[in-house]
Amino acid sequence: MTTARAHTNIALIKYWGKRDSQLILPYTSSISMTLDEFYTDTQVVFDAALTADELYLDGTKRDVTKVATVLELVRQQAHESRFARVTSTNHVPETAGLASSASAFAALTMAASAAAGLKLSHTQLSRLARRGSGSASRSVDGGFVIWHRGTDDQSSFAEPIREQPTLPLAMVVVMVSGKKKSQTSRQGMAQTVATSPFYPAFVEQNQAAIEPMLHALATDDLATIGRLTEQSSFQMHAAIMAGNPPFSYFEPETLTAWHMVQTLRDQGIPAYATMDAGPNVKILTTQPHVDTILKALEPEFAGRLTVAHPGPAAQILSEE
Ligand code: 2P0
Repeated sequence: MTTARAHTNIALIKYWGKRDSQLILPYTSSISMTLDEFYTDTQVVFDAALTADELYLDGTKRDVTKVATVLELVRQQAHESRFARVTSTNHVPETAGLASSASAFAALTMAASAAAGLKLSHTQLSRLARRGSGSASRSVDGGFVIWHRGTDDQSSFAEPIREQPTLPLAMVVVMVSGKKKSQTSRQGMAQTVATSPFYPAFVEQNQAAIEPMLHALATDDLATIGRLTEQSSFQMHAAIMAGNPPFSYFEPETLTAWHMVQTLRDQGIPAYATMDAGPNVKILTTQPHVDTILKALEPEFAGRLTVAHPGPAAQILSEE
């Protein structure tokens, strides 16, 4: 029985679209910040008494299909024939409204591989986590992480970027809505790839932003980090909206928050917005400006604000 913890991450340069949906190989590389505040703890035990894999999430039995994909890969590598019981707890405050598939699959991969007796490197863990959910490949590591798009299973993995920023970066998470999203990331990105005439432009621009973002992070160039972060997010959402049928994850309050970010920036506060496959807005800034940003957003979003900072790599909590 092994328990592992992995933290969620937010992409500064987004992943959106698979060129191989079975191996989960992305069209572009992506860069993310692992978050300290939000994580998943997952316990895995392989048990000869089980007749199928089982998943309990936050105390409730859930559909095991996606989890079983990763468990099956672990079984093959470890020559393990027993099924597994997976017990998982999400530690994501309700006020954040963040998705948890990244932390969930990173924690599952780490716990399952250790429970099966495998001793995997972080690169191997990242490749395995990727097979559960693309963004999970980035949650194996802490701090600022790059997922290399690669060309095959072997070369598509995430690792910490070589030169980490020393800026005290922070992310203010604005929960616009806690409702379940109307279209999962998996469906949404498949539709964008298949139908959006803007998708090739997104791929070209997003991939071209990787090197400048690495340079901006290495040199603590906050203005460039912020500009590239916003561009990647808005270009992704533009490509999504241009699909057929037209579709958006935004809600009216998404734009309200985004306008507040623009106003703050006009006042000289470094604040940059990024949105994922949902309406919530994450504001990238540095620690000294967090209070000003919280104060500006309070009137509209009281009780729906959370602050996160760069977080640690996935880790084993206990082994029995
Ligand atoms: C990201 N997102 O880079 C992007 C930006 C959402 C928007 O990765 O199909 O749950 O399991 O590989 O990883 C969310 O997509 O999708 C995501 P699958 P995943 O963070």
